Amino acid sequence: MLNAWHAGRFQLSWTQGKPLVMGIVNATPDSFSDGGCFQSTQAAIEQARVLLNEGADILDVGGESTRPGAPPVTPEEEWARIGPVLQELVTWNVPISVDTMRPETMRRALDVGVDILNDVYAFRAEGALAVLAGSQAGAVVMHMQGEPQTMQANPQYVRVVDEVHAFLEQRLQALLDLGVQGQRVLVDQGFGFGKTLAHNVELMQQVSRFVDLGAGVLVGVSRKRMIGDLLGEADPMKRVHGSVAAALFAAQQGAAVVRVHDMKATCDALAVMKAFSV
Ligand code: HH2
Repeated sequence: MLNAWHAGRFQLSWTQGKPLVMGIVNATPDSFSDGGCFQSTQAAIEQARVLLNEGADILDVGGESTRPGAPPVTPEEEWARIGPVLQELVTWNVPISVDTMRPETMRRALDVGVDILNDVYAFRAEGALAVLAGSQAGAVVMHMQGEPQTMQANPQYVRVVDEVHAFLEQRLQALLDLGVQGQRVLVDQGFGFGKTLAHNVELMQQVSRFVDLGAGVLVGVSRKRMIGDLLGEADPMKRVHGSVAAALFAAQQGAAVVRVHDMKATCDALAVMKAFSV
C-alpha cells in the first residue's frame, strides 16, 4: 500500500519495508554523535550535500542538541546556527525539515520556506500548535518524558508502550482539532528521550502498533546510546552497523521515515532488503 505524507511543497510517499530516509544535519557544536564537526555553516551545508548525494529523501536541520544533559541555547543562537543553512538548503528541491521545540524558530524557518517542523516536544510549547496550524508544513510529533536536561535521570513507566501510544494519540487529536490534516503528521516514539534501554527495546519491538495509529511513524535511533548499550560500544561513530540493523527492523514493521546519520550504509541495506521482499 502506498502511504502519503503532505509536507510543505512536497507530497512524499513510502511503502511497507521502503521508508523515506531522513538525513541528520547537525548545526550544533555540542552534538553527541558528530562531535560538533559540522558547526560552521559551510560544513553543515557540505554535510547536507553528502547526505543528499548518498540518497537522503529529506534533510533535517537542528541547531540545539537534545543530548541528555545538553545545555539549552538561546533562540538567537539557535537561529544563527541554522538560519543560513536553511536558506541554502531550501533552494535544493528536496524536503527540508527543521528540528526545533521553539515556536519562534518554527515561524522563522517557515518564512525561509522549510517543509517540515520536527518537534521533539510534540508542539506542547505555547504557540507551537498555532504556528503549525497556520502553515502547510508536515509535522513530526515526538514523545519525550521530562525535559532534555533531566530526562534520563530516572525514567519511569508502568507500561511504556501503552503510555507512549496514548500520549501520541492525544497529541495527534490535538493537531486534528486545530485543523492540521492527518496526512501532514508523523508520530515518533522518541527513542532515548526519557527512556531506559529496556523501554527503548520494548518500543522498538512494537513499532507496528504505532503504525496502527493511522499517521506514519518516524524512527530515530541512529548512533544513539541504546545502540551503544546493546553493543557495548561507547563511541557513537562506531555504532553504524547496529544503527543500520535497527533501521531495517523498523522498516520491516512499516516505519514511514528513518532518521539517520549514516546515509549510504542505511540506503544500501534498505535496497538489498527490499530486493528480497515479496
Ligand atoms: N533524536 C534527536 C534529535 N531529534 N527528532 C525526532 N523526530 N526523533 C528523534 O529520535 C530525534 C530527533 C537526537 O539525535 P541527534 O540529532 O543525533 O543528536 P543531537 O540532538 O545531539 O544533535
